[in-house]
Amino acid sequence: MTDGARSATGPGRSPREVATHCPYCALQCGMVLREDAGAVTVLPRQFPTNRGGLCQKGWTAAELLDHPERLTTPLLRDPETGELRPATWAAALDRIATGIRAIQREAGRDAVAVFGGGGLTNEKAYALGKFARVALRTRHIDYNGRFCMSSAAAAGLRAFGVDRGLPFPLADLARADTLLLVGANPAETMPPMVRWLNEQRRNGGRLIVVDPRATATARQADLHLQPLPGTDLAVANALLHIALTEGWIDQAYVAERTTGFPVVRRSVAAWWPARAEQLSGVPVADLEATARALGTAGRAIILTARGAEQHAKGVDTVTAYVNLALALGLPGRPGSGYGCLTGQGNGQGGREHGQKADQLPGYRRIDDPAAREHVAGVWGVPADELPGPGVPATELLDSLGTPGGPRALLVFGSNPVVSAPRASHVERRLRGLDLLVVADLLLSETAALADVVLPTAQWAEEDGTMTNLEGRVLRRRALRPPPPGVRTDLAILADLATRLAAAEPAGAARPAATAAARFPTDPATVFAELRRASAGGPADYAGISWSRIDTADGVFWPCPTEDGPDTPRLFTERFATPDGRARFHPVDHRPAAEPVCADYPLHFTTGRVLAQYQSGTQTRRVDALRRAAPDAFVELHPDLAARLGIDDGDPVRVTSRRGDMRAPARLSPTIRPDTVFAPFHWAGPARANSVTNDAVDPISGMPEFKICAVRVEKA
Ligand SMILES: Nc1nc2c(c(=O)[nH]1)N[C@H]1C(S)=C(S)[C@@H](COP(=O)(O)OP(=O)(O)OC[C@H]3O[C@@H](n4cnc5c(=O)[nH]c(N)nc54)[C@H](O)[C@@H]3O)O[C@H]1N2
Ligand SMILES: Nc1nc2c(c(=O)[nH]1)N[C@H]1C(S)=C(S)[C@@H](COP(=O)(O)OP(=O)(O)OC[C@H]3O[C@@H](n4cnc5c(=O)[nH]c(N)nc54)[C@H](O)[C@@H]3O)O[C@H]1N2
Ligand code: SF4
Ligand SMILES: [Mo]
Repeated sequence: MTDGARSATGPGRSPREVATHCPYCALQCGMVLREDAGAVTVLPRQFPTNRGGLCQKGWTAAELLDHPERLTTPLLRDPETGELRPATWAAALDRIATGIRAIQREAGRDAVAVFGGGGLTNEKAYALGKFARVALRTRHIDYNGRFCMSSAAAAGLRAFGVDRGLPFPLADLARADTLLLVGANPAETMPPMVRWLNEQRRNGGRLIVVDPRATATARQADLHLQPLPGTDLAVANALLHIALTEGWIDQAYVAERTTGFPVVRRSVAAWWPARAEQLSGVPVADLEATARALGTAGRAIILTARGAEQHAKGVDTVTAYVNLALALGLPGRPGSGYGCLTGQGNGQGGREHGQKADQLPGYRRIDDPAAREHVAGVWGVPADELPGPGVPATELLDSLGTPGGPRALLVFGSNPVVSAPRASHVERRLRGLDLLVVADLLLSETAALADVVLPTAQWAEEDGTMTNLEGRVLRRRALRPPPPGVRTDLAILADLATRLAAAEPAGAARPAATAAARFPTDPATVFAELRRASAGGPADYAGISWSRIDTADGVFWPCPTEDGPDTPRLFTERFATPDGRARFHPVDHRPAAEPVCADYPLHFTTGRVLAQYQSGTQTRRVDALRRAAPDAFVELHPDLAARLGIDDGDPVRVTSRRGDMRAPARLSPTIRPDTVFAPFHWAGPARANSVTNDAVDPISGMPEFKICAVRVEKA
């Protein structure tokens, strides 16, 4: 059964059905949406990633389409009362366009910034990047993917020359003799993926999980390593040290397919297993068992996710695991390799087409003169008019409203008031702006601070493409049009571009008609342009057409020609580096940005629960999900709780140097006694990001969500 075959959207059909994908995570499970007498239901669909499975979030995704809290009209902040009030589209768009041009006249083009999201379709992510560079002509655009997989992306780029989360199809997992998951909890974050893990173990494979908590995933593993947060790099270096000592290095592969191994070999010489045990708490015997399982396997796969990556040393940590994978000769071998589990629905495609501060479509660099020429040609503007690189998300948010920083921000597809590190500070920065514009389907906590809120269409109301965690480009299909009063993100960008052109100072004016032509609202037209803009770049979509996606289960990039093959597996012959070889980089452990001390003696780490998604704007409003996971909690070990005089269910306060959060205690023997955990899906007093540290990785800009120093007390 192909992706499009069940699609039956013709008018007059009752009930209507459309084959599409879940709006939430990067697994992009296949589903069928069925509309019968106005009611929309979700049916699971066979697709290579989910094989008919869905998690609770997917099952309930349609509930938001007709949700009473859905935004259906623009909102404008009343200067008198300070409240958000319904307004016409004309009034809202005019306010934005005149506001932006006034700020830019006074403070320059870079005084306006854009913040995007990894949940946007490829078409929208592309249009948003183009809008920033061509309509606003600001260098300031970045997005929430910086908080997500940027460290793995940077590590992949420097080792392999290209960043595709999984360089192989998910099905390869089932064939691995050994599968190592580092800081990943797919049993809660991608539940249907567990089918592949089960199959792997039915095939006789071993599953090893590295996580400070005995999660639902870790409990299924043959071996669970439970390190102190922030010590994964030391663990990886020790694993490589053991592999060297035991003679498990693939010498021929290292010689033929890589460069830089001698320096790495020397650098891990000092990582005796006992030293790694001292830092991480992982027993030497477990390190040895893990190294043996990887080093003696016919096929082995190492995967990292946010637990390993969301650190101020995330790039080096991922690099340590990449070094291990390369030394064992895994990448590019059938059923073997290294991969990162991308998180957001379009976390992969959203990082390829120009939302990033330093990027142009096709995963090109904005500081590369040839890339600028190519993309400017597609956009019909002179290359020297394109701005240069901006700054990564955390730095951008921190600069808002400060002297020399942006004074206006447009947000599409993110809720940083809940999801950004050191969120109370971010909230202050947002309040200090002259103009905050948020496009959302619901009144998120960020939208609630905005001067102008624009109601936007939902996933089931527009066509487009998404690129899942495997680099597989998929079709999102519209079931029905948006409700009256609601516009698509593409239409909003087109409307704004037209008004901005009309508001240009005389002389510099670009006719409004040109602006409208530059920002088409039809996603198919945008995708056709994206294909041309990406042609020849690392993430080449030139050969991917919507009809080709329809006749296959998606198309893997790179895919340069329509009649040529796509690329389910990368690196089988060569890596995407100039000499075709993968590059080793020596990396060393360093402590967390904020060590524990007498005042803040505990390690705080954060993550997810099954029934809530991200900042919770969407899932906190779905009945069944709210019942399943109504509130935040603070997970702590019973021994620690006893020491602090805390009982299960007691309200507790977690305090760091930046702020505090309050939530009921959840006692669990499955977490380390020196570490506390909280999910980040809730706002207000239960906001975990009031506590987290905004220290960032020097290469990727990834914030240190997964470790900071706190104290815990009964509230
Ligand atoms: N239910 C649900 N599913 C989701 C999402 C969601 O919000 N809710 N979001 C999606 C997105 S965008 C993403 S990025 C993915 C994330 O998917 P995951 O990376 O699986 O999710 P997390 O819970 O953030 O982190 C995984 C694990 O890291 C562990 N951890 C914490 N600190 C450390 C450490 O220092 N080292 C190691 N080794 N582990 C550590 C945590 O205990 C946690 O169990 O999930 C996607 N799927
Ligand atoms: N402490 C801590 N913080 C974290 C993390 C962690 O592990 N710990 N994880 C981080 C990670 S990995 C991520 S990915 C971020 C995610 O955090 P956010 O960037 O806040 O992501 P979402 O909550 O998905 O926000 C998406 C918003 O856009 C809206 N939206 C959905 N679809 C569309 C659309 O098509 N168009 C428009 N205009 N709006 C839309 C939604 O209603 C929602 O308000 O959080 C990060 N924050
Ligand atoms: S695993 Fe992800 S894509 Fe699949 S149903 Fe759940 S949220 Fe949706
Ligand atoms: Mo993410």
